[in-house]
Amino acid sequence: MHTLAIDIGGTKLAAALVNNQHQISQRMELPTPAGAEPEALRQALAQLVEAYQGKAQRVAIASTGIIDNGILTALNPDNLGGLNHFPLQATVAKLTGLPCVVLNDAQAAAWAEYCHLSAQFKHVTFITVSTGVGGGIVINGELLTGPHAFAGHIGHTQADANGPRCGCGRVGCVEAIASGRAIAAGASQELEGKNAREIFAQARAGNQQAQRLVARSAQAIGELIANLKALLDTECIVLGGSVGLAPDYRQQVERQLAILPAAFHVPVYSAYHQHDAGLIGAALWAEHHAV
Ligand code: ADP
Ligand code: BMX
Ligand code: ZN
Repeated sequence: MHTLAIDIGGTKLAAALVNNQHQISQRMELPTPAGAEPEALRQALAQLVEAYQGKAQRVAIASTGIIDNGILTALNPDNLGGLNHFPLQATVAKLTGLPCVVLNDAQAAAWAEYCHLSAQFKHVTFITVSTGVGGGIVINGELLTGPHAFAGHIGHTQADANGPRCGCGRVGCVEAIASGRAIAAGASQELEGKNAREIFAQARAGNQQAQRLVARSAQAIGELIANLKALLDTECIVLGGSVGLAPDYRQQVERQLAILPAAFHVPVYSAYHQHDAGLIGAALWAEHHAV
């Protein structure tokens, strides 16, 4: 049995085959189409699944956005061109003719990381710091999705009442300060127009503005982790996403957390599945639901 796993993010679409041993092969990536056109996303998905024709028996999709009953709705329209009520499950089921499971990207990644840690922990929270900031919460060995699939959208809790307005409409969300997009949006002068990857490289090269932008992100994530510890008594935090996995970023978050009172401390790990946590989590979720 092979699962075609697809991960739809604000920056890139990834796909791969996942076998029964949960190993990945034939991984590919495309840029996420810009703009609010549902047709552009449908075409990109068609291009992606075309490459895997006849190779899989089911499809599992991890996607940015609120994924409720197979329908994708962007909470932060800035991240995904304002897609509203995009019929993700039906679109991919029609393109492939295969059974198709869909869930939020960070919820999927949380499930993958929990499955890896389950001998040690039953309460695991995953945070992706990527185009946005997403989250997935496992409590007592169960993935919390919520009645409207909204559970875990921790990037939209408030980090700074005087912070910038978030694309979701609230003020000072963690995502508006810590995400890859927010790091890029905060850049000025010599860093104007650079993306988060370039700003991280500048920070390593000693640019102080870049270092401040990265530190501000890490501080917001440190505070978020303390809030999650108070809310959930989570046993560990797993960090993923390209910003979350950038060299030294986790250590910076840990240093921010260490400043806070001991009751709020919790171990922070880098995602075992690295950039594939969403892909593997979606495949494991399909298996868990025996699709
Ligand atoms: P997606 O959000 O599509 O899942 P990613 O997890 O790759 O994709 O996150 C994209 C964000 O991560 C962008 O803001 C990009 O600039 C940033 N990024 C990509 N690579 C790096 C890197 N090596 N270091 C820091 N930031 C990175
Ligand atoms: C946003 C939100 C979440 C998502 C998170 C990380 C949208 C389109 N997405 O908070 O559903 O989990 O970003 O997404 O509103 P990524 O694209 O950064 O991986
Ligand atoms: Zn928000």
